[in-house]
Amino acid sequence: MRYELYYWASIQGRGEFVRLALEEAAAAYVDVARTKGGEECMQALLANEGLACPPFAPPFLKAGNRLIGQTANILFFLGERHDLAPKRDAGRLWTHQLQLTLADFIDEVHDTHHPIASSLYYEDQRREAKRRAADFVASRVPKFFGYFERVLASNPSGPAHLVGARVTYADLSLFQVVAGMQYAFPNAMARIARQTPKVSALHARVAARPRIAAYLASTRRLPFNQQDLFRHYAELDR
Ligand SMILES: N[C@@H](CCC(=O)N[C@@H](CS)C(=O)NCC(=O)O)C(=O)O
Repeated sequence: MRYELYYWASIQGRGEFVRLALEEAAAAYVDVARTKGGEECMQALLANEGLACPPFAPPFLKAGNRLIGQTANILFFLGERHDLAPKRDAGRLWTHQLQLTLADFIDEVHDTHHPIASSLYYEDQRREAKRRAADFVASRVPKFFGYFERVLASNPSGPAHLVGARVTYADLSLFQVVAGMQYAFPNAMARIARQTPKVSALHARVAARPRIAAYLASTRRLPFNQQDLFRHYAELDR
């Protein structure tokens, strides 16, 4: 079976967390919006009032006759199918919990450049963005990164992974968060990296995984850009 991933064609965004899992699993998939007519096809699905379980927003994944939305939910589904999560309930829930925490962080990243409304331009909320980003950098980034450092340090199987002794989709997602933060907040991240060496080491290890390294070097990996979730505004990166 070939999965169909539905996500915006020009950004990594939240779709990237799903792409990384599909790539690590060597799963057959098509990135629908990046094919000819694909974005219209995605919009048509979003507008389709006949669906029993309609997705609210991209990313969503078509797997056979299922249509699954919400990034963490998609990963929960893929994790089980492709051995990217523990088999037992406790481990699966713990991995899901970590993914939801990463999702919270990602929302906060978004709100640094769009603190008032997603529908407004950055330039229309610049002052508020500056205030929001200052607090994000000073207290939220250290709190989230400190938490993931602690989770790595207290993993009974060792600090190489967030959960157990093998890679999970939560590791792939933490890699993506670090990569995005290095693009968006290079100054802040230089400081944070010194305080969270286990998180930095996980980022390097995931980047070196053969399938992930091949993906990162391919044209399937879109570059970070200023329309994306992670954006670099020098004035926000203090
Ligand atoms: N909680 C959802 C958020 C989905 C989401 O915000 N998707 C964005 C793109 S990253 C979108 O297109 N949103 C449209 C909207 O919220 O109206 C998830 O994690 O998948």
